[in-house]
Amino acid sequence: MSSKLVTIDRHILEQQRKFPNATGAFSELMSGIALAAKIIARETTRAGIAGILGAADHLNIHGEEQQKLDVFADQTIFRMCDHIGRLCLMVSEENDDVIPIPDEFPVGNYILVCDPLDGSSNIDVNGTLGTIWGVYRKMSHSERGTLEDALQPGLGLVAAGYVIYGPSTMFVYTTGMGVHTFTLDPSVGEFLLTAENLRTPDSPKYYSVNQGKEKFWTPGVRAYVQWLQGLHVESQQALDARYTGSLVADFHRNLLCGGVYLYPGEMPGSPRANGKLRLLYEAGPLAFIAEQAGGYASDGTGNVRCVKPSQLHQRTPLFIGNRALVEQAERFIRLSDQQWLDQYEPSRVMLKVS
Ligand code: FBP
Repeated sequence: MSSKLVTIDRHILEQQRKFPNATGAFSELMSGIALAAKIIARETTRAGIAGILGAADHLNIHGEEQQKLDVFADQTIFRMCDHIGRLCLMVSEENDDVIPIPDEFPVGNYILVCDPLDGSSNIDVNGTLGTIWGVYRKMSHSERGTLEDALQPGLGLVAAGYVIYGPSTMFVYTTGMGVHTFTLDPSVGEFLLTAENLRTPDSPKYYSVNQGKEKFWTPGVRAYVQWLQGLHVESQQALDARYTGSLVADFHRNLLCGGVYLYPGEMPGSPRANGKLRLLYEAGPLAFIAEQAGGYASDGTGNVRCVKPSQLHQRTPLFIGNRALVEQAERFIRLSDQQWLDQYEPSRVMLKVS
């Protein structure tokens, strides 16, 4: 922890001083997201007492049962960011369509995409949860933004971050100038800087995958996971397995200690042939952070930040963490999964970036 007490607002302002034309838009947006995170953190810590555990008796667009905390987190982020005059649109895992800014509020040039509460299966068992978010700049001339403004590849992100609701609440973000972490000090109600310019260690320790899905894996993915387990003659030492059911929690550990998280595309024809996680507001933002920390994120065929979404809630396979580990996954898939590649590659738009 740095000796001086640095809040998120101060850190953003110091970062923006490096950009003479910076408008301060970010600090206001980040303050809105940080305030939402504090309110969500308060609710997650007393969820059992506040009667906010359990299902909300409503299915989201993915046909999944929404949890009360999912809905609370979604509404909280919306309310803390809709009036600040910096956004023209929002996208959330919990809402079928783009979320327009209410007419009574001024609009800005940015789009906020978010997974309000990641790791929903952990809510009722007091497991770690998270919030994932990303910010895009509006591309169209429409004052209040369009669907096309939201359907941008991860390469277009101007900022991204996540909040982790664990033993402590942490706020991690990047604006393309390194990855910085803050920890919530409940005694002052402020996120205080705890690390700057985070880098993923080169020697990895962990791999994170739902091994219970092995029967649906393609041959290349099965061989890759065996390689991670050190079951291949030429492979390096076996990595330890860690899987919490929360992408944010597993990603954060692997970011700090070195490792790889994967949620692969399953055998062609199965419901998860294109993976489970969402490209726009789960894979994209975390891929930006991974790269800023020296890592890499792939859909199994190439940089997931180069995939242009054609739908808001498009799913993608995800391999994210140490670059060497993720590139090895791409090699195993290229080697052994032609049938899966023939089904998957035509289903997504991968931008060619020189
Ligand atoms: P949600 O955003 O709906 O929680 O889904 C994402 C997620 O919960 C990740 O956090 C986690 O890594 C994964 O799905 C768990 O999925 P599974 O239970 O299939 O392993």
